[in-house]
Amino acid sequence: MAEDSDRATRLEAMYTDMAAHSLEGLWRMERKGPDVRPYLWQWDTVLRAVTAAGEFVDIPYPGERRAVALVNPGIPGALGSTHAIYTAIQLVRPGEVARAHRHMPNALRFMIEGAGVSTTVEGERVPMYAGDLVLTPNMLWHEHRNDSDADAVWLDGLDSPLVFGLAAAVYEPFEDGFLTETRPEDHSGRSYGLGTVRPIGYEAPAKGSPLLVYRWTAVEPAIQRMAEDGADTEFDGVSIEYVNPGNGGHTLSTMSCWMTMLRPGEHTKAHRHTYSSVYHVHRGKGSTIIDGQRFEWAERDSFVVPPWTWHEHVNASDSDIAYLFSINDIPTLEAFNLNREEPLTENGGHQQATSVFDPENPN
Ligand code: 1HN
Repeated sequence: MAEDSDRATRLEAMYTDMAAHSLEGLWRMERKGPDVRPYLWQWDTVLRAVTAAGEFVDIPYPGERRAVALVNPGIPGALGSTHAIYTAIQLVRPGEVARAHRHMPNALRFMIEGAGVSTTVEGERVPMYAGDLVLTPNMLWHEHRNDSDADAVWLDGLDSPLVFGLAAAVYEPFEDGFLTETRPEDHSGRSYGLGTVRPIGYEAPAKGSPLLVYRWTAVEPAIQRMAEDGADTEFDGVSIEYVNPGNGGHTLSTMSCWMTMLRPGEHTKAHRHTYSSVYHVHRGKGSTIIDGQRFEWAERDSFVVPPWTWHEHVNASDSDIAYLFSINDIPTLEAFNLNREEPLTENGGHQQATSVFDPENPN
């Protein structure tokens, strides 16, 4: 008896001593990653917040960028839509310039609304139109301007949660006014946009992809041709990846972008994988079932598919195509040999949807 209580006292002393010196027993550790939750942001709600920010928040003070982040409720401190991918909706008002800076995180923009709007990347101005994807590979100076008389809104995507997690988030403001244009407007698109030819004797200025913009006017007919020719993935409708034409690889070193076409009435099969995705509905109406919960989406909504969750997509329309733009962290997982994927084999590859996500009462 006395021996037992002596043992208990000494055991407690062991843990106290460990804690006092930043030691922990592996047998007590939780083997658990970040709690990345499935989530959906309706466009009306996000636009309301961004519009209000347009009234109250000026750039560059107090906001270097007027961006409203889509924050995963499971990881609130991390300012990410997943543990690896940050997304936000950014508003640039008529006449505004979001001044130049550069940083270690890779960035991309998926243009939602506006014309007469551009991002200047290093010395090149890239005009942006709805549905275009514009890249800012890491450590390139970039500045945004809205020379039109209407608001411009786009989806930002960054690998900042990953880069912050690696404590590598170097950041530099541009101290010298506006960026100078040293190359013709849209030069990278004009030189590399075809994808099958490249300029000889010319070194692409961009580290990362030499191509800074993918035009929706080119992407849409390409997907439609593939669909006509019978292209199909079991799990992702007709999907394309935005490739780096310099090396045939992923969109960026850490993140890849896709466009998924769901044909009228299409219902994909369910699978799960270790990469995570943030989706933005470019066009159409439907739902995605994630771990048995139905997330109903419409144009301009955004939603998260967390790692290793079963998911399948449904186009709710029998007449209209749906287009889902998405950002994933496949390049990061591949780099570390961590990519794994499984199809759902039960029930014909489909989940039972047992609940519906309510965006007004989300948590
Ligand atoms: C950034 O540089 C932009 O340049 C937007 O528009 C969002 C979020 C985190 C870090 C840098 C931009 C950002 C960001």
